[in-house]
Amino acid sequence: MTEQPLEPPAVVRSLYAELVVTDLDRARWFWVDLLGLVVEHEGEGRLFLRGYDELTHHNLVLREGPEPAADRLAFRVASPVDLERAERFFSARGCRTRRVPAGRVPGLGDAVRVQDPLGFVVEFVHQVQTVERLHQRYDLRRGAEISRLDHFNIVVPDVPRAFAHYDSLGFRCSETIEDDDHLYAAWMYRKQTVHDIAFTSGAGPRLHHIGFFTHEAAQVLRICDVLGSLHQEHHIERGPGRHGVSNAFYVYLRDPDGHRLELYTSDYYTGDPDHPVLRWNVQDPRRRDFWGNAVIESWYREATAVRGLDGQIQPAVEAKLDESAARVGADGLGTRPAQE
Ligand code: 4SX
Ligand code: FE2
Repeated sequence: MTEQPLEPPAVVRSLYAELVVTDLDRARWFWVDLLGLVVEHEGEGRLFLRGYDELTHHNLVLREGPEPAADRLAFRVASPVDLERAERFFSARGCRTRRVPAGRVPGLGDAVRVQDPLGFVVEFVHQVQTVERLHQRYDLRRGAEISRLDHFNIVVPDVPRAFAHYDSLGFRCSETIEDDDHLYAAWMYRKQTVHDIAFTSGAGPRLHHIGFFTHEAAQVLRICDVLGSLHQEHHIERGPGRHGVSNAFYVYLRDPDGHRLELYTSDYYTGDPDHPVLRWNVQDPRRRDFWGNAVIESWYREATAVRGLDGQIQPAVEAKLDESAARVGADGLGTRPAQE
């Protein structure tokens, strides 16, 4: 069989992100001591962290640096050949690509890094070190008892463009926020859940949040109680609540550098070949919080700057569309969708 030159790499799932933090000890206190991620490896000013269910080396790398930023987002691909597919696919789109030899990032085999058409550094990796099973080490669990990485949410100035890019990479769409004229947000997946990546409309490229999976809503509530007990409640930004989109139970936290994470549980299976898209109207007050609670403005406006392949912070381009301004009343405070 002759291979199509632009066949995309077969992405398995979102795997890990690397964040730059300004104080690694403070970041360890937050991500390890409080939230309860597992330290798989550390050294050279970096921490390699994972959830309790993960059998892969890491879901999050924290690196100390001069200013908070997202260094890259990484996806796992199905085979070594997919690394070559990634190089060809992105080169053909005029994107810079770079090979990262095995071992350069602890726990990883050969990888390909690209600066994608949206301005994000994205890494594709196949071989990942398998680590000790900890899913039944209940005795070790702390904090939010995070199981695994679930998704990335990125801020982009042009959501339809981001949608088209990930569509061409072979991602499928589970849910959208839209109206007759515009696409405001979309959730796309490779693994068989609601998403591996989602797009928020805003000045970008920026990283909106990293979503981590917990098994139970109780774990989402427990971390909020722990934060309150420690008078660290200012780390809670939005929620806890029930999303309309995805049906997940959630809370958003901000780390000491302002990086946003979401604790997320109980979304649903999307793996059937004819899985239909669920479309939310932007006027539906339940779309982002099923109970109709207003979304705090900082959630729409604030996000993490991203670095380019050259390590420089990427300038953000203003958005064409503002979801929070598109809503009737623009506040979600008791507004109701038009009667049918
Ligand atoms: O706010 S939304 O209900 O649209 C939403 C946001 C749903 C799922 C997510 O993971 C998310 O970050
Ligand atoms: Fe999310």
